[in-house]
Amino acid sequence: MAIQRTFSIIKPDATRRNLTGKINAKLEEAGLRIIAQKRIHLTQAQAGQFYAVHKERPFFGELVEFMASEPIVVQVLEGEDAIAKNREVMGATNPADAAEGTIRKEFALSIGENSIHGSDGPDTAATEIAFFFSGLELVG
Ligand code: RTP
Ligand code: MG
Repeated sequence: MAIQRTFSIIKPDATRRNLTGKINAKLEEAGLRIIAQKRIHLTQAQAGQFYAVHKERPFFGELVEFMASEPIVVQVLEGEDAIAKNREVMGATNPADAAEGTIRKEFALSIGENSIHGSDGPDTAATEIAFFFSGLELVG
């Protein structure tokens, strides 16, 4: 498998509880390298734009409000098979279904407040990285 890049967000429920370092340790232990990272606070408009793919879903309003409620940490992760590797260490969307040892199993509060986002494929990874970072900010 080739070296890939993927996009990740440490969500407000996790930054609020000061879990950035613990989540980063899990990502690094999984073989992912954090090649860009910044802490930002999204507006509701920006959160809505980022999650536009979900705008018809019943949880969209709640999701946008949550993602703009407090600061988040946005990241670019690099590694072999990084997209799948990241999804694996994140765990299932609902922490009740997440496997032992995954980030969501250990830290998520609920299906909505689930501590981490990760791109779900190469196209979304590229779009999501470009939404938050310039090429100069990616230091591989
Ligand atoms: P993400 O996009 O954040 O990495 O999460 P995911 O792929 O595992 O889940 P997805 O289906 O893309 O949903 C995006 C985010 O919306 C929130 N959600 N809430 N209340 C609900 O039923 C519900 N379902 C999804 C979660 O924060 C989920 O991560
Ligand atoms: Mg998703």
